[in-house]
Amino acid sequence: MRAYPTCSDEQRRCFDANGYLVVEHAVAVNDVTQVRENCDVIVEKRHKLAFDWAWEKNTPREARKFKIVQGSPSRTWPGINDTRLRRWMIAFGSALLGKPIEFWYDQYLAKPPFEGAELYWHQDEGYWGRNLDERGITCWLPLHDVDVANGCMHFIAGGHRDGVLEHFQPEHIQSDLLYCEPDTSRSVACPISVGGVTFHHGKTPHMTPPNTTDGWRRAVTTHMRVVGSEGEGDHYPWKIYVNQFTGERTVPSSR
Ligand SMILES: O=C(O)CCC(=O)C(=O)O
Repeated sequence: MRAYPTCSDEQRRCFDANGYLVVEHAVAVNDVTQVRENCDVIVEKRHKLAFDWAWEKNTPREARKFKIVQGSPSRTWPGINDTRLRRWMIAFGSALLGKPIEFWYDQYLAKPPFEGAELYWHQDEGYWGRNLDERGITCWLPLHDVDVANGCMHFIAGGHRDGVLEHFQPEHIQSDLLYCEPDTSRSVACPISVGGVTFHHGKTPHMTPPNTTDGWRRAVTTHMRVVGSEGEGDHYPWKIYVNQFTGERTVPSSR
């Protein structure tokens, strides 16, 4: 069985300086295939198993277009919690952050052919609130090769040192999607081949462009937090919750 890589000093330095890291050939292709085979049902049964993260205003719930399918791998396939992949992400992420971390939650994020929407620039801490200040790290695993055309990750190099930027709600969107406006002159596109992953710090601005290709763009993102952290909370003023069954928008009490 192929071993997962350990984190080198150079990778730690790189993450510390840039707020993100690309790890090529980290995951055996068989392990990616296993995730894909167990999670693709989220796309197939998206009306039942997923939310539409790009749900547009004035669109009834039944007519959501699912331009960003958002589901839960660990709810759909609890076996993911016991994989080597999960254990490796926690170990590698702990080494990058320099603190012990634990699994928090995961998301399956898929964009349909030709009309997959852009996931705007954002910082994860902008969604999570101040409870997660300097306490979160994310590992993003695409389930096939990704590039700019189908929606690979883009990061703002060093953006984790710029504090939490103001976030806004896109006017045409009904879901809880947010965006910020970082200094895009420092944007770095990160195309990777299957088996590669990216890690990013909770304050690093990142985005993925629309999927312009004829295939689905599929990825699993794993959010991890320093052991002993609270859940999301002490929210910023832009935070909202959206109930995807009723469309109701609510403001968190801790905002
Ligand atoms: O999958 C995507 O398109 C973006 C994922 C993301 O923003 C994240 O993993 O934090």
